[in-house]
Amino acid sequence: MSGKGTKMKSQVGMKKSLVLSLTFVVVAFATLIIFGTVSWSADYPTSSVPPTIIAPVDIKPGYCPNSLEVYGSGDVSVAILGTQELDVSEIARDSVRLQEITPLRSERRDVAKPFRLYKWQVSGNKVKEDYCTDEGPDGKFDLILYFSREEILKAVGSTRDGDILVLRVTARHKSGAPIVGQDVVVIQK
Ligand SMILES: [Ca+2]
Ligand SMILES: [Ca+2]
Repeated sequence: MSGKGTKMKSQVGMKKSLVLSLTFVVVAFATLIIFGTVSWSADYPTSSVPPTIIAPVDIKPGYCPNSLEVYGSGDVSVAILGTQELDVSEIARDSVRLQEITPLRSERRDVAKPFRLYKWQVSGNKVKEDYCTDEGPDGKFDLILYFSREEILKAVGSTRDGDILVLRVTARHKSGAPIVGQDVVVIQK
C-alpha cells in the first residue's frame, strides 16, 4: 500500500511540476511576445512601411555617357529626378547617400528628364555606358546633390580606364519609404 501511495504521490508531484513548467513556458512566451512586439514595432513599424520607390538617378545631369575622370577636379553632381510619382521635395535630404557617401550640399532645380529605362536591371559586363540620358529639363523639379570626387573614387576601389560602373543612390521618402536608384559611370584615366 505504502509503495502504491508513494507512486501515486510521485505521479501527482510530476503532474504538478508539469503544470508549473507549462505555466512557466506560457508566461515566458507571453512576456516575449508582449515586450518583444512593443519595442520592435516602436522602432520598425513594419506593417506601415510603404514599398520601396525606384527613383531615376542622373549622374552628371545633361551628360550621357557619364565620364568619371579620376584625375579631374571639382565635385560630382548627382540628381534624383522628379517623376509623376516622386515629388523630390518629399525626400529627406539628410538621408541621401551615393555608395554610402554623404553629399556635400544639395539644391532643388529642374535639370533633367528621367532615362526611359531607369528601372533597368542588368549587372556585371552587360551594363552599357549609354544606359543613361542627356535630356534636359522636363518641367519637374529634381534634387541635385554634390559629392566629393575623391570619396567616390575611394568608395569604388581600384579601377581601370574605360571601366563601366553602376553607382547606387539610396534615400528615404518622408513617408518612410526607402528610395533606391542607379546610374552608370565610365572611368576615365
Ligand atoms: Ca548623366
Ligand atoms: Ca526634371
